[in-house]
Amino acid sequence: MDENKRITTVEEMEEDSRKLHDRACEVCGETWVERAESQKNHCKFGEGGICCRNCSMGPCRISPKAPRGICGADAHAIAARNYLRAISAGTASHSDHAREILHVLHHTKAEGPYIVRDEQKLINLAHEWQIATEGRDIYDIAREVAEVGLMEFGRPFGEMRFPGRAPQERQELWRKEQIWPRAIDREIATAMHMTHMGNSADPEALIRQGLRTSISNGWGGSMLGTEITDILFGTPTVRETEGNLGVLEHDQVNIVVHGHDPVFSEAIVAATELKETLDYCKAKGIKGINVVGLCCTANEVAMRHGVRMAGNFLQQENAILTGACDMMCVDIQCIFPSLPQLAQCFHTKFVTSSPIARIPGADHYEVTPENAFDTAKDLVKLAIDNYSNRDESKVWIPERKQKAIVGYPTEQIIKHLDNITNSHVDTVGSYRPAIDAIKAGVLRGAVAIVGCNNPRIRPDFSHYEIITELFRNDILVVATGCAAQLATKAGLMNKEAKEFCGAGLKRVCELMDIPPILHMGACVDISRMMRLAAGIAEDWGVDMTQIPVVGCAPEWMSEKAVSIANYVVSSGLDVYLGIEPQVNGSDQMMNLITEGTRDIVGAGFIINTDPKVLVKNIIDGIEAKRAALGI
Ligand code: SF4
Ligand code: MSK
Repeated sequence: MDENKRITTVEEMEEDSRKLHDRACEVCGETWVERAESQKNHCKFGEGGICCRNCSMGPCRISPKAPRGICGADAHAIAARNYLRAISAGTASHSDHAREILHVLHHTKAEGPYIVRDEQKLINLAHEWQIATEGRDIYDIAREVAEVGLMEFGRPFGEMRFPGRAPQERQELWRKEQIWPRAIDREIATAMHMTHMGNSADPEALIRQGLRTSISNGWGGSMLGTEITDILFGTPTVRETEGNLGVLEHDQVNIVVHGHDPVFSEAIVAATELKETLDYCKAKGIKGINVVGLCCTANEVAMRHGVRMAGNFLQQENAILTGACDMMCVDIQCIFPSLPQLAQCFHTKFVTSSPIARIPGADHYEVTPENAFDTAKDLVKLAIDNYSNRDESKVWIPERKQKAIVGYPTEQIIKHLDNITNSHVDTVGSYRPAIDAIKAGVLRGAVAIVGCNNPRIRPDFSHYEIITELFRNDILVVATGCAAQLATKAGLMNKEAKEFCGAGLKRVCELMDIPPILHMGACVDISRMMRLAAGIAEDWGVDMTQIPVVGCAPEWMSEKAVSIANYVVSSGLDVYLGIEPQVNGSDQMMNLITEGTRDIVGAGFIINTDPKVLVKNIIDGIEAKRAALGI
């Protein structure tokens, strides 16, 4: 195979982005590139996390001349409070997303529009929660499961359920350290209360609440989001798709779905498949409708429908700049408020759908479980009508796209492992074949690569460098979010990518018939990764801190990422960060997040902005875990 065709390099991606960007400057002035330039030389107080505006005596900024705020809070207290607030915002985002999904589950009924697609997963969850299923209508069960799930947010007494899915040692540790979360909303409220003026100033106490709040996300909100989404829309299965802006079509109506919550995008996809929609399109003389995704909504619909992925976070403006986007429908999170303005420079209709993400200049259609399908039908027709408004002189669709294989939730990983050991009944349904490969050294370990991209560093480059170096070192990669999209754009997320791997990983890919990087979904699906790591530790018979599996967020940017990184650490896995958290104005906080958490949960952050150094740190970390296990 011609190597140049097999991979799209970061330089090639940049070339396409530059061309689109130059057109943006001609047509409508700016993109994130200009805005990042104008924000250069970031405020050092903000960067260090040592600016406090938690009361109106301030804002207070900490410097050698002014080492305390007016109330007496020092740099450590202020940095820790700001950090805990970031964890809380991230936890709130993932968890509120899950809450909405639970409300949709509560609305399901046999006649639709929303139905239960994975009945077995619903029944399993009902059993896990001691909800009676015998002789009951599946929609009765769905309603009760939704009600019990919703109690996870605000139960007045007791504690959360899903942390009980962690290995026994983890559960005991979380109890001993008193960081087993009580309820999602309660942990967020406690965090906000602790950080209010005149409360906690002790960085360690604030960090402990950060860990507890983050567990309520990873082993709570996010896990609920994943589980209920699977019940509603089906547990993902392995599918072929394509990625990068080349998935936009010249001769079809292009609808881009963007955000995170698949409730709206599922309705859009369904509406495009209706006979009446297709007839309408045909009557207008248009060849077809092409739905493509951006960010995590892309991951959701790719894994369940094979919908193609237009790109990751910093590519969202580019999709409009092609001039070929007839409609962009957004739901929640990671949506640039610049998009409606950009859309107005073209013919693109820009539609918001959630009261959580209202943006000036957008056409707002509030989507509810009751009206989602009718709204989607109307919007798809509007997009079809809008096709004729495309100005061909403004259209440029980059040709580059790559094939990808997506859809590896834990169920699919186990299935692939079962396929290679089908005669060994004792290993069926377990991770033991993978563990054996790690013990034998054929695989050195696994890394979960997650997160966004970020103009602070060269976008996409760190992901690319780290993933390819891990391949060469026989380390399997699992990916979610925009990291998974980079791998897709680059052409790394397909089976041919085994040619870039060391002999051991290549052999494993061949035996299991998998790519060397497994697509596990959207940001909320990092909860799938926690279950994978927990399952490996349990089947191995060791603690999660001991397995040669780590997390890495090379280009993260969001508060959700801060929450995620903390729940991964709380689960006992080291996390390698390519962007520094905003706490470096406090040496105590820097020490707490890199070393201090090791005394509490047995893991911490390793931070380096140079991807070559960071990946070396990862490999060294994995080898150290192997050595400690005596393998
Ligand atoms: Fe300043 Fe303290 Fe108020 Fe923060 S809480 S703004 S440090 S006085
Ligand atoms: S979409 S949180 S930019 S991964 Fe989940 Fe991408 Fe990061 Fe948003």
